[in-house]
Amino acid sequence: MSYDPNNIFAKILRGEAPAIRVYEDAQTLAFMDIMPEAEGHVLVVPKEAAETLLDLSEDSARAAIVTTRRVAIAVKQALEASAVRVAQFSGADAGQTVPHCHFHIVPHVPGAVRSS
Ligand code: DGP
Repeated sequence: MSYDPNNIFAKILRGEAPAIRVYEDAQTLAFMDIMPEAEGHVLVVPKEAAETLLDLSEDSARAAIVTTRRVAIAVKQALEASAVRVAQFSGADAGQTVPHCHFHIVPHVPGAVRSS
């Protein structure tokens, strides 16, 4: 699978493009989604250069899901959300638009108006 090193998430990882970063460790980065489906929509990206979850090493996949869980817990608590949706799209036909593996964390806040 060819990986485009100039995709926007690769640029964010290298610090070449701006993002509101909320969590980082050796293997992962989490930042706010620029087109949020709801307030508090966060993206978690593994630092490994992989286009989809299917291209990712098992080690990075483990790190990404641990970060996703940690951030989802924090987002749910911060927004007093009743539930959290975690989504991952692998491939354009599945809805993936940015070709660097990522996980969506979208909190559900009772009574909040969805932006999309
Ligand atoms: P997907 O359809 O799963 O590939 O979702 C890509 C998400 O990335 C989408 O919710 C919008 C978000 N996004 C696209 N460009 C940028 C950007 O430059 N910065 C940030 N923070 N998010 C972006």
